[in-house]
Amino acid sequence: MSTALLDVHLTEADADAALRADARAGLTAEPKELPPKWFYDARGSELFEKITELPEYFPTRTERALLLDSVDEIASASGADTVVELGSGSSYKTRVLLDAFTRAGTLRRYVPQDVSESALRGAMDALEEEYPDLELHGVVGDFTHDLDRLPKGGRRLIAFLGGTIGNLLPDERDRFLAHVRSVLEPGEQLLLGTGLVIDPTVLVPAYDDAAGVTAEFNRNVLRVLNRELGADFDEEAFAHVAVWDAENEWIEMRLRAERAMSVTVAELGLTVPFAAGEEMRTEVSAKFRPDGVREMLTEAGFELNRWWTDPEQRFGLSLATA
Ligand code: AVJ
Repeated sequence: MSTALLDVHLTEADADAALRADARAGLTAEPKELPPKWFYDARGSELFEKITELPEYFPTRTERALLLDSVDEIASASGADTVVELGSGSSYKTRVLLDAFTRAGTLRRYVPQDVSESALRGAMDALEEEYPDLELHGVVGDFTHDLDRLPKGGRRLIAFLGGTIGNLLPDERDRFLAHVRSVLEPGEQLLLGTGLVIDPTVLVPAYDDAAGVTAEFNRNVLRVLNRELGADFDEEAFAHVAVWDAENEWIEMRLRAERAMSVTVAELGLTVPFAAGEEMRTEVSAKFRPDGVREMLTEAGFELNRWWTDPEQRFGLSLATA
């Protein structure tokens, strides 16, 4: 029968408090910015799913093909009995991982972690049916905060895929990896997905597609603030901007105010002036070089054991040991 557990470390109230704090800090900063985590309400998650199907947006397809190609090697090199997946939202990769670790004969337990309790419950219900022998232990939490409360025991592999690590700024990223290292026992592992530095003429269109889906996704954060914080952003007055920052080697998404305006955020008691042409950063999506990946893992106290990349070197998967 069911052996599923679900720990909730992040409630609606926690998420609401975090959104308020981020919105207040970001909208009063100079220059203004909003963190990318607030794109992902139900509509934002749907828009991201649509992005992954766009001809220009290659990262998801590339990682998927690479994972399919390398996952049996990953599972046998790893030998983990527990797969922990951070931001487990996308169910396809989960099954690729679980199937390979099952074939390798080591898998006992799966620990999906996600900020969305409803997404996690849905995913776990389906997995219970599909993998009746697997122990399931879901954790509702934020991967930057709640890692110390991941279940212990066994021989764990933490998978952090999708290139989401690129959404963290360099100091956040270093702190995050050091934190991951600190919650693992020596010998436990990290499987990390990273987008790689490639020709900007291929990269930029992936974040500025012809159909305008990414633009809608970008503007969705304004809708989230309107709904959750009683803000009155006029979505139409903001243009989507995606630029390659060659120095930092990241894509930056911004929203550009097309006219001067004043926005009120009722629930924060805040009036926010925008100048015509003012740009507000909404996402950084860093890309890496293989040496840089090795370096950041080493700095965090990991040893890089194996590295896989696709034929066009657009995406990398690292297997590292704590
Ligand atoms: C989900 C964080 C991997 O950075 O490529 C897609 C999000 N932003 N298009 C990325 C995203 C714009 C995506 N990640």
